[in-house]
Amino acid sequence: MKKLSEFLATCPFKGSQKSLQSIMLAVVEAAKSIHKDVNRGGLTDIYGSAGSQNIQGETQQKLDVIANDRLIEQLNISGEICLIASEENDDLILTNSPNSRYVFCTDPLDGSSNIDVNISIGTIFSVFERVSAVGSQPELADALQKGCKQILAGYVLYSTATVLVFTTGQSVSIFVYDEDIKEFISLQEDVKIPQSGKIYSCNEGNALTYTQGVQNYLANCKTKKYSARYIGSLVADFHRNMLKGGLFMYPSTEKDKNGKLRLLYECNPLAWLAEVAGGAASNGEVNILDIEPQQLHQRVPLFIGSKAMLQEALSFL
Ligand code: P6P
Repeated sequence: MKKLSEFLATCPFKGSQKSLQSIMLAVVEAAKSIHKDVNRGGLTDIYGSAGSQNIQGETQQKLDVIANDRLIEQLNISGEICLIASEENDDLILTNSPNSRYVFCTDPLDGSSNIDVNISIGTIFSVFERVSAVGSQPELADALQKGCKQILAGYVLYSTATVLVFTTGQSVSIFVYDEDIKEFISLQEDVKIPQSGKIYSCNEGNALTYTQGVQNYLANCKTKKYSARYIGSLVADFHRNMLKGGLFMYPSTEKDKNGKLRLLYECNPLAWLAEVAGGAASNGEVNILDIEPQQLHQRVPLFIGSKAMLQEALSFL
């Protein structure tokens, strides 16, 4: 059984092997800590609101804030990251390593509204090389890069098992956390999304405010007797569709004209994973990975999963 540390020693990476190992160690140490809190549930005081809101105006759950703090702490310890963009922080975070080469974008705990009802949640991350010169002050442009420039991306899914899924561009790998030995163990290398599938995921409660094209596609799914699967936790919905084949959609709605999901730290990392695994992701018009970000917490509509299903959906849009 291959341990993550063994895999990382030879995993192709744009930067140095040491940098990859240090960054992934930070992710893994934070994930182990979040795993422990998530699996203790109400036994430790982590349920409920933190009594604050993020820039999106969303109530922050206690575990949102805890996860964010743990991740930032570990990234500072790694010494590899000069700048962090987090869903939980209005502005960019300058780390204690301003001369490092890498930038880290993250949703520390996606789906946090599900924490108190014991439904799967996830940590999503995306890494770039900075565009500003090493030695200069890291800047917004370092974070506002197209998804096609990512050099590392992945997520941790805290569910029936805690799994780490990531890519450095050549393949997508899945590791599962073995609590007995406190290690992530290889479960699957070179994961491929089935080219097609019969699962569609969207919040049908919004359907009447979707565009006519999206509504026509949903009718098509029903005519073809596809299964509807949506648990309201992006990482869990994406993970299922990646393994079984399917299409996840968060289109624009009356409430969220640009959809609800954030480009930098939700759509880009999952879009790259999807593409490396043989799937695809679009905002309904262009490939997610080709979108030039304009703002840190920018939202985009998201259609992501099996390539044939995405192409069929786009034909209706
Ligand atoms: P809705 C969770 O809050 C999240 O950001 C994603 O994990 C999830 O896919 C989406 O929002 C669910 O949003 O509007 O359907 O409740």
